[in-house]
Amino acid sequence: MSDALDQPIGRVLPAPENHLSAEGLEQARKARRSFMGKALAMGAGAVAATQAPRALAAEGDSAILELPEHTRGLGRPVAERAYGLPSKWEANLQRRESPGLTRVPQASVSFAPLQGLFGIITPSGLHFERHHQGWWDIDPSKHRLMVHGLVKRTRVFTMDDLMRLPSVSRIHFIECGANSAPEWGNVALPTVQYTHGMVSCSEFTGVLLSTLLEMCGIDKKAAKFVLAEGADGSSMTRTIDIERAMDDCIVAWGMNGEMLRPENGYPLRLVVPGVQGVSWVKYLRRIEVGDQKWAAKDEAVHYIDLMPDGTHRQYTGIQECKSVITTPSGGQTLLDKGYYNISGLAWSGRGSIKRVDVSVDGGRNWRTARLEGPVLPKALARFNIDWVWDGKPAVLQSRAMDSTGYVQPKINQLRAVRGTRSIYHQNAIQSWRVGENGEVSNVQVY
Ligand SMILES: Nc1nc2c(c(=O)[nH]1)N[C@H]1C(S)=C(S)[C@@H](COP(=O)(O)O)O[C@H]1N2
Ligand SMILES: [Mo]
Repeated sequence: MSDALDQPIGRVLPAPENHLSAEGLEQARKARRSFMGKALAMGAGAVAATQAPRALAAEGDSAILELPEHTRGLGRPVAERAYGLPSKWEANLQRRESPGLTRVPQASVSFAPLQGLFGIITPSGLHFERHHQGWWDIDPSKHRLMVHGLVKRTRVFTMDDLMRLPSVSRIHFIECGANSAPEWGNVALPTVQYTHGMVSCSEFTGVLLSTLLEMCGIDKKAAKFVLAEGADGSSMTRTIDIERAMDDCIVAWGMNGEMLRPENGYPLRLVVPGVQGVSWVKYLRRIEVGDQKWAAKDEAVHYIDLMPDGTHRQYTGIQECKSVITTPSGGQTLLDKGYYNISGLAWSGRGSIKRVDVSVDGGRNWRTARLEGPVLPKALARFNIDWVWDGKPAVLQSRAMDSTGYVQPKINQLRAVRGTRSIYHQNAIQSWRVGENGEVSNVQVY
């Protein structure tokens, strides 16, 4: 057990996006105001909040002596909910749209509430969403997948056909290439939900793309690329190298133990581990094998990186090593001095996470965080580290290193290579400033 735990345990007032209900949040705000009032009066000591709600209850709280209703009455019947739902107290844990980000809600994004999640798996209902033309709930009995091009046998599969094939189940992250994009220029977004919430991690189940390509008799000499096409109005089509297609790509129907959610491509999507989200084509209907890149609209004109010398980089698919502290994070407030568990997520499109270092002084000193298992290739990894806040301003950062030895860059290191006119692949170290008043905000530190 760490010495740090001898310190009083600090309490975090969540950002509005966190898991407190609106009512709980208002109580916490009151508690905070009363704490601040007393702290000012008493010279910023560690003052027990008087109206602390739920998890924020002060030590020695006499509530434990009361026997509430639920210790005496009959609870609710089994299977009252044939499909389980979160507690009503968790109603604030939601995917959220960034106001004004796009003109129509069909071509938009909803961000995952990373600040309120534990471990590495994103609950399916909170998985971020990115649609170019809205989502559909497609009848699986009518859905078909065609595999054609440089193959001996063109085949059309039904869902039934596919689900009878040998399947794999693997945990992988998916990150939109545009995650953290608004931060290229300057500090833009208040909370980790908006700065990093276009990453999620699930267990995907399906048939390896290589199995399908082998079944169709892929022309191994001539085949250089495959094209994946979706069945929605966005005509999402993406080129994938044959090496990758034959390696770990999955034609998936399962997500976290059940069928994919409609928002995430039900009944079939492509899983391209380590590669930006746009290549994970949803509502997958066609795989074409070819010998050159297709230069489709979503790879020739969109999803390109404008470099400082004015040229465009194309086909930059891999999501480089990245990490972020999810708590304490922007919008939250530390209510008092003492012990905190700094917790966050790290991932790399090139392999597994080897190490995460954490700084609480803006990058002058670093300590190595604990990686919680499992640490899997091309999956989110959870890290934790003890911290005793002394009540002084602090800047919290995490820096990840992956199995190739690549180290996550600082924002100015990334800008030196990439400039500031890019959208995609912003994987810089994120800084959260803790003010003397305990408020946590997004800052950039060079
Ligand atoms: N058919 C189809 N596939 C698609 C998209 C789309 O709009 N249509 N959006 C892509 C983009 S840009 C991303 S980031 C991921 C998002 O997947 P999710 O909505 O399951 O999070 O899906 C990709 N696949
Ligand atoms: Mo995306």
